[in-house]
Amino acid sequence: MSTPVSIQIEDGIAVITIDSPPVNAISAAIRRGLLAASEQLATDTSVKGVVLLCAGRTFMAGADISEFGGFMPPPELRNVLTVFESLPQPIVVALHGTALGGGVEVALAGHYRIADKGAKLGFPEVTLGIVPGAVGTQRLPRLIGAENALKMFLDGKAVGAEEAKALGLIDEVVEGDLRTAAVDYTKKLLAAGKGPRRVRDLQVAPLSEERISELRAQARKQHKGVITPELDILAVRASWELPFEQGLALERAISDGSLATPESKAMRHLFFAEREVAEVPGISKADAPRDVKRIGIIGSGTMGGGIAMAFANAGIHATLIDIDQAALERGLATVRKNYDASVKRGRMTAADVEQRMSLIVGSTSYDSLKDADLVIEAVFEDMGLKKKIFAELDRVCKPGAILATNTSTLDINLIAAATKRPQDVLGLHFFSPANVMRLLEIVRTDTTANDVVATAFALAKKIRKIGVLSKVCFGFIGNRMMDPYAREAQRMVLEGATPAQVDSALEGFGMAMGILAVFDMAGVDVGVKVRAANPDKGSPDPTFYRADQVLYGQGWLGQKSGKGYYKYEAGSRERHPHEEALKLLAEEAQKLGVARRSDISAQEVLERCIYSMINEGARILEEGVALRPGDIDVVYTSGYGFARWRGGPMFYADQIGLDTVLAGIQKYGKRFNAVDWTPAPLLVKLAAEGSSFTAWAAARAKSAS
Ligand code: 3H9
Repeated sequence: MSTPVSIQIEDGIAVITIDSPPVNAISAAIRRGLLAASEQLATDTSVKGVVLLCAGRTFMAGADISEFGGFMPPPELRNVLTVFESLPQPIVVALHGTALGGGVEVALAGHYRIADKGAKLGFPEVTLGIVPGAVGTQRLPRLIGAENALKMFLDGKAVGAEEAKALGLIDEVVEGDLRTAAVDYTKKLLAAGKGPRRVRDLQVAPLSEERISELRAQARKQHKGVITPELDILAVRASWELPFEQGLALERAISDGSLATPESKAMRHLFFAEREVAEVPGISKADAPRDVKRIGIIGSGTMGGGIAMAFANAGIHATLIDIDQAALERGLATVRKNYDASVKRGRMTAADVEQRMSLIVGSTSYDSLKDADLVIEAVFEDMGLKKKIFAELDRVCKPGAILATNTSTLDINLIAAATKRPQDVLGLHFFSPANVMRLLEIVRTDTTANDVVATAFALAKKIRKIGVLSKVCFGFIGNRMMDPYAREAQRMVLEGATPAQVDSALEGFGMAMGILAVFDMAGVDVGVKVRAANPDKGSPDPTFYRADQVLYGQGWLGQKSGKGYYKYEAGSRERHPHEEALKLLAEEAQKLGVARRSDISAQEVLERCIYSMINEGARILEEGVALRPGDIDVVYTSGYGFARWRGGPMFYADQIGLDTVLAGIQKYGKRFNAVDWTPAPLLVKLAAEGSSFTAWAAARAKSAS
């Protein structure tokens, strides 16, 4: 049987090579191979020094995450590393690419560490709800000090080779052929009479309680609602409070426990879901992405400007088109202002700004787009206008150029039909601010060509966004599921709940921001205009989006006018109760015959908002608008502030049980109107079968393969 771990011995130096593409994730085969290699070398007296390195694009990117949550075949990595670290010869570990989590833990069990100058080292476990479990929490503090170690675990971000050297995590940064450098380094050690240097034998200076509290407070802000940072602190504390062996045992209990938490399951689900989104049935390698080097953007408003920034940040040239010079100058000035704000925050240098601004040019003529490979239209939602723009783009753009719309509501099939190249038309739905938000809905029409979809996915990756495929429907995946969610929030305000009551229940659940605060931030007028343009969409219930209309009627548009669902002091986003609005909403409720109540609990807010959203998600799945439940979860966690530790709405539904969701929907169906609360047939079916969205998706994928 072939093994991913091999040994070559030359001139008394054994080079252990791990070769398991794509990222050398530490699978059972690697653990077995490394154990066998260590046992073999332990008794080979002809071997004077050992090098460990990886083949391929990276050193080990951590434990094999796909093994978590089920039976983990022996041997355990922590035990393998005890044997490895005990080798009698000096061990040099040579790192390149992204050495992450368990990968760094392997390096820590070596005696010396060198790294290629492009290498990055980090512990991303906290983003997976896991505490490092291969003795990292005991070895890293011994090597780089408790504070630096804890910061690395709590932060989750990787550091570059030079920084790792400054921390004492590696001994030397090297360039050129890594294997040669590692062998030379080992020879030098041997020539200098250096032997093993085991991290476990080092002592750790304790970290003060005050400093621990400060790091804890910072971590709580960075990882809201997640218990992992607290567990990290517990494990690292053992590095100075307990002898190494006892610390190892404690870490084992804590790390194994962390793997079993619901938050870890949720975050691991997202890890794989975020990678699966780009797999589109029917699209293969033969559908090679088109070359996209020059972008055109129609409309230099907030959205167009943000999109231009997203491309310029990735080094891609963007031409911004607007109707006249004044509008264009306003748009470009806003882009510069946004970049300058990043400089003030220390996120980029003035030279970076100039380099990015040089990639964004303005024009008032569509003829400037004749060389564009892709044009994205980002004007306001008006079908007539968009059709005109697309007909014009069709005329000026070269054959093969892709034409995209950033619409969030309109039928893109109709827009495509306004061109003679419907196969080259699709939706690219960015989220505001477009240079920041990770989500990109890629909306495929009935006619979009496969290679155009493939291009959109490739481009999303290039501009560091997560592309999720949607079919055309009102609101696509994200906004369509927002409709019932917002419907219930607005209705509860009419029933007598305060906006703060609704939003705090949602924020307590894990939404980054309650939906009513979101409306105030985005502008109450935005939702009202969308409804006015789509009178046939949504619910027939007279309470539907009524609260928005009451506020809009008073000119209370949210933060921009200082009043909306909440009241705001000038220049502040802090929410205060808006008594006048509450009074008007109560009067509106009376007019509509909505019974006022004082017993709306946080539980009811969650059930009504989240279950109705899940129900719409089930419809989206049966209609094939989204490919998989995981795709919906990615949309919600990367674009709508749904807590990652909840895993997204569909994963959450599976966790609480689809029968629970269905029972809730039926309960509210009896209390309110049955139309809004009609359960999705897929939800009814899966609940009856005792199944889940995950199981349904897995069965479908299996039958398709
Ligand atoms: C850990 O180590 C805990 C320890 O304390 C030990 C406890 C006992 N496992 O992202 P990409 C797959 S926890 C399994 O598209 P990139 C990935 O699914 C772990 N699979 O490439 C994808 O598969 P597919 C800590 C993994 O170049 C393929 O590799 N480590 C793993 O954009 C390519 O991945 C992490 O959290 C894995 N660990 O980015 C690191 N990693 O092609 C997680 C990747 O079938 N990984 N795959 O879709 C990453 O951050 C990125 O993958 C990396 C490469 C930066 C390495």
